[in-house]
Amino acid sequence: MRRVLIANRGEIALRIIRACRDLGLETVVVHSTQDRDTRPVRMADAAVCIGPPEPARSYLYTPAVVEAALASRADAMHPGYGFLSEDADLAAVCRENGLTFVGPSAEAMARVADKAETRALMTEAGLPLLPGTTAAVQSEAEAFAVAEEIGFPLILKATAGGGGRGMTVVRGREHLAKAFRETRTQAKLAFNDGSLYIERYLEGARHIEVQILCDAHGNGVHLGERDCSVQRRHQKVLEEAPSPALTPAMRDDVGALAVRGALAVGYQGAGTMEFLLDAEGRFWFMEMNARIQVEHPVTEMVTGIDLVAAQLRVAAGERLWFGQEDVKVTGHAIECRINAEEPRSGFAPRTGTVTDLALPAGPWIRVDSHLEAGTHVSPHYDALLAKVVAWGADREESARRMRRALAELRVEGRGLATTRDLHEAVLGDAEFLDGGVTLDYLGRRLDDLVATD
Ligand code: MV4
Repeated sequence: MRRVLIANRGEIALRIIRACRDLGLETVVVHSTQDRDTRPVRMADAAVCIGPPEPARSYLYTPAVVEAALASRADAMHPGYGFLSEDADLAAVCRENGLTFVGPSAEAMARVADKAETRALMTEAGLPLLPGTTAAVQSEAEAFAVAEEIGFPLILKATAGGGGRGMTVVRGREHLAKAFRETRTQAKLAFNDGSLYIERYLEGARHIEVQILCDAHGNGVHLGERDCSVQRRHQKVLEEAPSPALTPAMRDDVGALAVRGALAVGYQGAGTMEFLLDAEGRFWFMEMNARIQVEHPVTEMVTGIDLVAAQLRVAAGERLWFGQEDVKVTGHAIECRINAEEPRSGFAPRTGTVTDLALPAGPWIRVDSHLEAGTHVSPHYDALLAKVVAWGADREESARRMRRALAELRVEGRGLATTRDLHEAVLGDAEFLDGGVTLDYLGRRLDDLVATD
C-alpha cells in the first residue's frame, strides 16, 4: 500500500490524511465543487473533484469515487464514516478493481447490514440478545404472534436500518397494527426495504459500545468501551471512555463478547459492537457498526492506540502487533461534538460562513476540526464543526479540562449557532457529573439545560 484515496470530507478526511502521513503513505482526497477550497483538499498530496455539492452526485456516487481512485493510481480507499463507509457494494467494486478497501470484506459488511441476520449470527455466537426475532416479520398477524410471546413494550426496527433510523416503540397491543404498517412504509421509503424485526423494548438503559480491531488472519482485540448515553433522538452529543457505569470485570466481559461476535461474522478492521446496559448491569447486543466512528478519539486518548493508522495497517494485511493483555485503559476522555445547530430550536441547522474562530488547545486537549476562518458551513453536509476531546487522570479531571476548553472555543459567523453552550451546561450538571446518565437524560433535561435565565 502506497497511496490512499480518501472518499470523504471535513474533519475525518483531515484525520485520515494525518494517519497516512504518520505511516508514510501518500494521500488523494476527493471533493465536491463546494469543498474545493477546504483544508483536506489543500493538505492532501492530490485532490480530485468528483461532482456537484449534492452528496448523491459526488461523495455517494460510487462510479465517481472509484474512477478517481483509479485515475490517481491510488491502491487503497478509506471511506471514513457516513457516505459510502458501510456500502458493501463499494467494498466489492474496490476489490474487483484491485483497490484495497480499508474496512471489512463486502461479505462481512453485508452480513452486519442486515440487522435481523446479525441477531441470528450473534445468538449463535453466544451473545446476549433481548427477546425478539432473528428474521424479518412478514405480516401483521406474525407481529401479533411475536408480541404475544415477548410482551410490551416492544420495538419495531427496520432490518436495513441502524443508528436509530426506522424504529418505533409500541407500548400496547392496541397500537401494534398501525405502528407495523407505518414503520414498514417508512423503512421502504428510507432504505428501499420494508422488512422489520421485533425486540422487547428496554427502558432507562445506557448506550455502551465496544471498539474492536481485527486483522485478516483471524485475530481480534477490543479497546474498551465508550459510553454514548448523552444523545438526542439518536444523535450522539457527548461521548466518553471509559463508561462510569462499568467495573473492570464488566469491561473484560463485554469486551470478550464483542470480540467473539466480530470474529463470528468474519470481521476485519476497526468496528464497533453496540450494546445496551440495563439497570441490573446486564449487556444486550444491539447492532454492529462496520466503520470508524465519529467518537473514536476518546478511545485513542485512553488507550494510546491510533485507530485510523491501525485500520490502514490491518487493511494492508499486517498481523495484529499487540494482544489483549497489552491494551490498557488509562484515565478518562470526554468528547463534545460541536455542531452547527441551535439546541433551543430543536437542533435546527444553523449554517453560514465562519468569520471568527478560536479553537481550544493546551494540555490534554485534542481538537479534530477542518474549520478555519472563512469556512462555509453548508446545509448539504453533516453539521459537525469540531470535536473537542479532553483527557484527565479521572472523569472529574477530564470534565474540568473540558470546561476550560469549551470556554476557549469561539465559532462565529452570520447565521451560525453551535452546541457549545449545551455542552457547558451538561459539563456543569450534577446529574451528569454524578456517575453519568441513561439514554432518557437529554430528552428529559434539555429545556432546563438550555434555559437562558
Ligand atoms: C433499543 C432500545 C431499547 N430497546 N432496542 C437506537 C439506536 C439503535 N442502534 C438501537 N437503539 C435502541 N434500540 C431495544 N430493544 C433503545 C435504543 C436507543 C434509544 C432508544 C430511544 C431513545 C434513544 C435511544 C438512544 C440509543 C439507543
